Amino acid sequence: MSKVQEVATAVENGKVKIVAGLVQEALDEGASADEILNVGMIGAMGIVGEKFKNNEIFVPEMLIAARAMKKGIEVLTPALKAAGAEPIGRLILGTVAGDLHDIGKNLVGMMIEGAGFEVLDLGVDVPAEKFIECMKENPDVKIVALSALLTTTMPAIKDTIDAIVAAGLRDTVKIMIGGAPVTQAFADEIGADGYSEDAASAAALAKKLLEDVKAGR
Ligand code: B1M
Repeated sequence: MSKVQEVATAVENGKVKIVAGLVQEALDEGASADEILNVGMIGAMGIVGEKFKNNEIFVPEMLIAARAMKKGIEVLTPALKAAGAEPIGRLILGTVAGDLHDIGKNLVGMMIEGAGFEVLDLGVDVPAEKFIECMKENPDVKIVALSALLTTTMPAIKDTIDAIVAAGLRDTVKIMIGGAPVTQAFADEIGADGYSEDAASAAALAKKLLEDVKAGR
């Protein structure tokens, strides 16, 4: 079994204590951070999600797998950020109200930081008012990034955008959205400026949106 596969198995089985060591060994053996993340960890979480859906495992097991993945990400963070440049702008990020999922959001934040942004991460279960408060305190911020992992919390993305409109701040920022159940069609429907499927494309999208702002588009 390759080291990356060992990482995947350890994450899937929630082996919190050994994941960090295995990730380091995989890096030492020459595996790329991308491969360890995508094949090892995100792949494993996909299997965990399937098992949960099929009632083969339950929330505690899902939580332990998430903890294991977080341990692995801690080791990967420097390698993932290595592509970073000078800060090119600031961005507000958060998981919307009612949603506690943060692994994908944290990866998105990490990749966006790697693309040169300073990320103001508001965490999980963030009410619309908190996004607005942060926007008012940081008027130089030109992008707000909203994550949701549940079909039941997707409406909170729309509610957040509606609240930003109601606060008279919609024209001051570009809004990008993402998360497993989110689609381009949903983004179009609720008036977001952009959608991306994964953390790497989220970083590219943030850069594009910043260019749009600078070009007055
Ligand atoms: Co939850 N959960 N969960 N869960 N959980 C899912 C999402 C689920 C699909 C599992 C399943 O049934 N197959 C399902 C949602 C079903 C649905 O709505 N369609 C589900 C459910 C039902 C629930 C609960 C309701 C379970 C319960 O209590 N009965 C509950 C809800 C709690 C709440 O939020 N209020 C719940 C709880 C939890 C835990 C707390 C146990 C834990 C989260 C721990 C944590 O995040 N700290 C958890 C986990 C771990 C999962 C799964 C297994 C893994 C999620 C994950 O971290 N994936 C998940 C199944 C799955 O996704 N396969 C599941 C890895 C991560 C890297 O991917 O988050 O998709 P992801 O992020 C990606 C992209 O989506 C994208 O980029 C990321 C990196 O590439 N992306 C963006 C994300 N945000 C973006 C923002 C962007 C752009 C891209 O721009 C701004």
